[in-house]
Amino acid sequence: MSICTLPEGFFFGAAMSGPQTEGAWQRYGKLESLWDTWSNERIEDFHNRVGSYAGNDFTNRYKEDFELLRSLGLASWRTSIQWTRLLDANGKLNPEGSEYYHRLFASAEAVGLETFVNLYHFDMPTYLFRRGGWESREVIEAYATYARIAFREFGQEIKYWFTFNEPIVEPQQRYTDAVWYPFHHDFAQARTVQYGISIAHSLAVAEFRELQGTGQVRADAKIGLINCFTPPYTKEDPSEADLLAVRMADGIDNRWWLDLVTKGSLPEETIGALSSRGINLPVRAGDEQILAQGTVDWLGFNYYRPERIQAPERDVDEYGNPVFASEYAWPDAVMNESRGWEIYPKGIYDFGMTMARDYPDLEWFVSENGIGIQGEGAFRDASGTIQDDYRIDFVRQHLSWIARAIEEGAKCRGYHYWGVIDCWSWNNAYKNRYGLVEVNLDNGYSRHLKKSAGWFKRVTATHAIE
Ligand code: BGP
Repeated sequence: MSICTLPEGFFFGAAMSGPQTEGAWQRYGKLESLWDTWSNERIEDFHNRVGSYAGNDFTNRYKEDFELLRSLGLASWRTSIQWTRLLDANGKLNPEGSEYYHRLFASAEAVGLETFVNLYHFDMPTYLFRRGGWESREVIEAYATYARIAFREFGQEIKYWFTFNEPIVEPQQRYTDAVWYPFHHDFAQARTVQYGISIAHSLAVAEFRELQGTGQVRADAKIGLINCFTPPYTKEDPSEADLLAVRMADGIDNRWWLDLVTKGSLPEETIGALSSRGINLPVRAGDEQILAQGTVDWLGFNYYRPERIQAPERDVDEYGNPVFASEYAWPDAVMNESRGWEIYPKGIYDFGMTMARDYPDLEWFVSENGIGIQGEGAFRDASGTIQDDYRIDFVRQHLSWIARAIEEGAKCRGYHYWGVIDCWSWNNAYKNRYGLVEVNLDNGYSRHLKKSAGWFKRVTATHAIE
């Protein structure tokens, strides 16, 4: 077996989020998020009726979880502060919530784990959603205030900050594909939300810079954005219309964010194409200056799958939305059937090289990558350990392509595996498991290493990908 290596200084860590791990949904003064509201209203939408309430019991186990992460050789972990826990319903600091996060971060530091903090992971407070969510300037301003409070509160503790995780996902899941609450099929509304998040991101970066200037945020701190970039591909012998569709999908999903965080503006070609079909963003005087402040210090690249695109099969869909691109079913696609996502490890290399070419100064790390499998119990051996060779294979291939991209000039600095410890996957709940560590729901959320944990530990120790 050939062995390739990742450079010295390349870091390994765990990607997590507050809403998927913390549980304790009513403790420490936490308010309702849209996940709690959806769970309360339609629990039958959640796999096995497991709603947002329990996470993976992290709040009761974080000390032991941090030891576990360290024992796998990980140097860092990412979580998100929950807006609904840090602030009260008047938008003021909730002391109980803030003490909780101080305890958490101190506990990670005590075992030598660097904490990366993200401020928003699809978890809109319900009372703000009812005031218009990302379509409302009042809510966007409230987010900027929340970010400011968080930076001030934890500015001496936390070095690595992120404004949003996957800002493209709410426009898609909530407003285009109608699979998440409030289940809309409205392309124009999705773009308004996307624009609102872009303004919110930029305002938060401006707050960060100001507080760093006055010493309230430590001088060595960095701010970034995390997105699930989807390297776009089309047919081998594409038509002009196929290529145009690729540019449009790439523009909305990827370049929108890459331009925002490197140039402080949105891609003109994409905005122009939207406008030519009657989709106009709710631009206000002064927005250009706000967006110009959205440039970041580095970027998180969540990679799960590519997107395969062809020319649209129709101009308008059944809901009256303009269609710019259709999915192309590539006959050679290898699928993760549990999740319905294509597995294409080379995509991480291709997109890394695109960034190296088009955004050469941008530093980044792989902020999520992993594979969720249904029914992993079938892979348990006689000793009770899940033999997840498919996961080892998945991570090995992705790390190998990352190593190659770095060799060829990509500025990739590290890798956070998504989950590490099994966690709650939104409305899929515990259907698909991502962890290197199993969580046993029938035994008080107890943790058990899977085979992949041992393999990953060797990689973190040697940087060699066997
Ligand atoms: C990313 C999210 C994570 C995580 C992961 C796996 O999009 O940032 O929150 O959930 O995907 O996806 P899922 O849990 O839907 O299977």
